Amino acid sequence: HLPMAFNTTNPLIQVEDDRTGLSVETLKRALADNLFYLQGKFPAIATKNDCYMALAYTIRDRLLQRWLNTFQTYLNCDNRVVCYLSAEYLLGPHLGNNLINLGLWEPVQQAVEESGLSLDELIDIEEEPGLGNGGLGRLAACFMDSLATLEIPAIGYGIRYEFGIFDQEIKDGWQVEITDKWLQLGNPWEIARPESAVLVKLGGHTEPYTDDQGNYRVRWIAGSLVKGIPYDTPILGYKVSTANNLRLWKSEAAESFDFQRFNVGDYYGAVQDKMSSENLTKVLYPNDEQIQGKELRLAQQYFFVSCSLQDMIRIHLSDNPTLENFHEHFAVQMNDTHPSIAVAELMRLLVDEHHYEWQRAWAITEATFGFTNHTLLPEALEKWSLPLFGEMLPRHLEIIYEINQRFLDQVRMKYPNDGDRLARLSIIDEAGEKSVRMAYLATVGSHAINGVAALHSQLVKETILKDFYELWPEKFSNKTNGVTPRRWMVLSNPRLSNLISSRIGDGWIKNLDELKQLEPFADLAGFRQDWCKVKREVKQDLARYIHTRTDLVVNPDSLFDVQVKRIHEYKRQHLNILHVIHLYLQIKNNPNLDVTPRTFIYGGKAAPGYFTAKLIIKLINSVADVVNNDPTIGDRLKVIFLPDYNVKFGQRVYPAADLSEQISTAGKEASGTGNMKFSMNGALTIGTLDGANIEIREEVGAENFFLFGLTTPEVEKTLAEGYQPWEYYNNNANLKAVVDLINSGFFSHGDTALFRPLMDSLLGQDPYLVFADFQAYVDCQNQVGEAYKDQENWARMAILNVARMGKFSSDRTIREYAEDIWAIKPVVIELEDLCPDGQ
Ligand code: 8GP
Ligand code: PLP
Repeated sequence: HLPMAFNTTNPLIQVEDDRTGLSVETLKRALADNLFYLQGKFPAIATKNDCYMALAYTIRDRLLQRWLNTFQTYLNCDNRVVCYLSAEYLLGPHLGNNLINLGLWEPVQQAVEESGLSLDELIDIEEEPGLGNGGLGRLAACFMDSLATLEIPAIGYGIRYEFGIFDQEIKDGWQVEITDKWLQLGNPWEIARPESAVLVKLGGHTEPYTDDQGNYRVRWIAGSLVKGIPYDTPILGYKVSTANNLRLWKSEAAESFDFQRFNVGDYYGAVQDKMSSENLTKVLYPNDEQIQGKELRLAQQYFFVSCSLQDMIRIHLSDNPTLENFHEHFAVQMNDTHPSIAVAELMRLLVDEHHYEWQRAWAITEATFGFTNHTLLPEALEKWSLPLFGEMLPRHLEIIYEINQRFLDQVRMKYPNDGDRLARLSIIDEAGEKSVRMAYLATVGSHAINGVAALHSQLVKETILKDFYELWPEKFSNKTNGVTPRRWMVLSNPRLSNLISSRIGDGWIKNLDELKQLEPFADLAGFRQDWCKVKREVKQDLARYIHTRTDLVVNPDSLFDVQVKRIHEYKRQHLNILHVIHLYLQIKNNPNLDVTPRTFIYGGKAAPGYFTAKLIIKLINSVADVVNNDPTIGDRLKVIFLPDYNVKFGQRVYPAADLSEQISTAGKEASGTGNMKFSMNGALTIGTLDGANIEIREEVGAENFFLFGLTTPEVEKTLAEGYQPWEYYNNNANLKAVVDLINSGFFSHGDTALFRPLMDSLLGQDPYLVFADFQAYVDCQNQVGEAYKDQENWARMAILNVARMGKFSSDRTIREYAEDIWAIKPVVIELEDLCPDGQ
């Protein structure tokens, strides 16, 4: 509870002005007013969260005009609108970001302080909407920011999970999952729109009929009905008046009670339907790059896609007589295959409900959709078994059969007598358990298909979609990912941002290429000094944070060597920890060794069912326990696993890193976006030639990047030639010493069995070539250690990294999508009152 947070308990309320005014006095009054009238509290009994809510409503009031004007403008203009369909949005907290985008930071800070509160504290209280797993969900959030900043008409559609990605705790070194409760204390940023609810059918069967004109048609008699309620959140652009809409769907029972059951006294049975409907959007599946063939997951996907398409159709028909020109009004982008059932759903809506003839419907569908692939990992490629699919979506299965048949006829025409090719291209996989290949459905139903970095887009064409590429080369392109500099520099690293702006102005925030102007400063000793001072302060902030979270003391002058991302074997956190053990052994064998002091920082969640990933977390924590408590090591090595890596924590850690670990097996990381965030904040990268690392290295210069490891062709060759990891173990004394130490039980209180599964898998198969890359990694890390000793040159390299990151703004990425795929133009939003007379 806060004692007398505000200095007034009886605010004078002037509704108009209090909701829009921007002066410090007005903001203070609005804050007090919202605390009193919306939170129902007075200062003496207000919690910090009450104060946060009061402030959030104060800010929301000030963006509503933009939001409504944006909506109104889109309704009244003929411009195309992008609809981004994504099962995940890893948004991060809104308050700080909205203050930056509105340009209101200073007056709000003053108002908050004069009310006896701390803005930083209030910003920190916000629970982040963790509606995503990792890279893919975070990319969707960066895209929404850039769409608004570029004034591109856009709607983000997704799912309002009641429980987002789980919170991670570490107990005895192991990951423990705790339910995320982001909605528990209320969400001031969303507005529910129950009046715009839509109905979604599930299950049941289909039946043919002949309509009044004698046409053959099919009707879907549903087994059950679910209601989708839209919840809208404004997404502001930076210093423009655009506020696009993020519309997330929550499921509810179509009828709260089944009255028939209720009347015969089956009260519990009657409520059951309500409960199972609400289950649909209860929880985000916490799997990163691993499909979850669960019925509920398919239901989630279909639910949000159907709600969204029905919504688009309703919007379209409010201003157009027919759906004939639907594709001219909407460009729909599918964020991976999770929404790919949209292809069949739009066909169903057009053919069954709006009675379009198949070919016309197909032309509209194909012109509407674009599809982005985010991973080549086979375990992530979605497919649904036919029985499961047919039971839940009987009509869609029929439609997919029809799409497939017509598509395969096309293939037959082009490649007569090529049965193998037909089998390879078929949307229905006939081998083993028959299933629908969702990436194929998305590909066939889209006019544009893209990967997310140059190498990845190339591999898409050479591997998973090779036959499709041969068929339609013109549909394929690359769109290298980017990240928003608003959240990932201005908000998360104000010290660095201010330093940059003090020298080159603040144009870079909207046009990241302007960072180029920093290049000459890399040669100025004075600037380098200022740079190092900022870095040290930011590292000190993180050190303090680490101390409060873990009780560990870290030395801000040590090299902060950071790997934060989902825990996965392909991302190779285990390669990193093997190097730590190697360094530890080196110091133990030679106690006077002159090593660069390092703090190894890890963060990331493992999918709850992914045993090896969880064991890697346990290994990191076990090594940390030994190393951090070994007095002979002292300050030279510290190992920290910071629990619960999320957007908020990312905002603290990217700015403080000296070294960014991007060490995936070449060919496995589609792009990476964390790599960009580090580099933009002045960390140097140690990395493989994978994903966007390749393009980052091209931009920043090979001399400013620590490269190691096998290339993609080398990886393929090594595996094809019958890779034997134990040979590396036998032939490399360093590697052998590390593996033997783990196996001896040294890190597990003598328990030699604990890490066996991990070590056996590395010695036996090592599918991600950890052992093959071990020595190259160690050598490269030695170079890093040496380079860090020359702080002047390190700073120079860091400055050049930042100066050359212009390409990796998501603004550039979105511009490319807008030009090449969506054919869409910006629409400027004017900020005059919608009803200036107050009518
Ligand atoms: C990720 C890719 O692994 C990463 O390289 C890329 O930067 C990012 O997408 C954005 O393009 N993929 C996923 O996060 C992913 O496939 N997640 C799905 C299971 C949810
Ligand atoms: N999770 C969070 C919270 C992030 O901010 C990011 C950054 O893009 C990611 C996951 C993805 O990280 P990476 O690209 O390193 O896999």
